[in-house]
Amino acid sequence: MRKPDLSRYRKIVSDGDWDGVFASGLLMRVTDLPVEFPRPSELPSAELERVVTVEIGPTKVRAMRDCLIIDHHEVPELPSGCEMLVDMSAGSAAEIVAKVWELEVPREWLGALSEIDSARVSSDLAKKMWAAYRANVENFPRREVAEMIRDGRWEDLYRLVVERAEEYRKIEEKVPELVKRGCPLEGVEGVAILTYDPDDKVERGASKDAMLRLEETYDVVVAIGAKSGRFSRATIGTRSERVNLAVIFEFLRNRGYNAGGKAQVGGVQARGEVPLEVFMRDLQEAFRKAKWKF
Ligand SMILES: [Mn+2]
Repeated sequence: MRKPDLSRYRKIVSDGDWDGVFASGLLMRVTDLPVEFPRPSELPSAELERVVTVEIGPTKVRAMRDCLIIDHHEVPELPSGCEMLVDMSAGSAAEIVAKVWELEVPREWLGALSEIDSARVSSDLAKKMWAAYRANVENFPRREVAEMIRDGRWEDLYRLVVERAEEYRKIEEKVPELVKRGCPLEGVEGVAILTYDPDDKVERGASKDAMLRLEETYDVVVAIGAKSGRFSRATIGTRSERVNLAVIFEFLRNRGYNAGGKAQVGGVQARGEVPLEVFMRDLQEAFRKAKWKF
């Protein structure tokens, strides 16, 4: 594969998973182009022009032109003016970048990446990397990790991976306890609540998985972050297509909370000091008033 001329492009837009972050970190060794890791929800409306994309194929965005597409998955149709750096025999996009620009990467890291990408995680490193990512997908420190890869600081990266993997292990262990804390919201059928300590990273992380578990039994689950009898925030979620949570958020907004989200999930924050009992009463009332819409 020939080496593309990166000076023709304005920036790098990359998938935010391990492979994307890794490949971008390697690209940072050969270019000063700015790197972005958009949220998956931002992609469908994105229009990319003169951009290097890493594992973001044309089908994932609204429009693409004059881009360089780096991927190890099939790119069925090349949009106008685009060139591609695609090798479907590569285990990862990072492997392609390393090969084309002749960059040094320890073999075990590339091996772990291709394990993760093919969902055949078997080596200890790959297991830890996977757990480190899962510990907090949204706030995975993509830039910090990419810079470590750029600089070849493999020991620092390994330390970060181990610390985060450990965090994930603690979160996983905590989930059953939080599920047990789940109970029906008094007087409202099909709604469960569970409380967690909003200042505790592990409880906060575990509350998300606990919600998913409880959603198997209840129509709606409310995870409530509260400490010392004071309400701080809540997440409300449902898997049911019949439920539209918008009316709940609207009710709570009228009660003075910051509240909003989508039909299936959203958040509530206290404005000022709110005792937990007050929030519980408002919540019960919100669901009772909205019950007919369920
Ligand atoms: Mn990949």
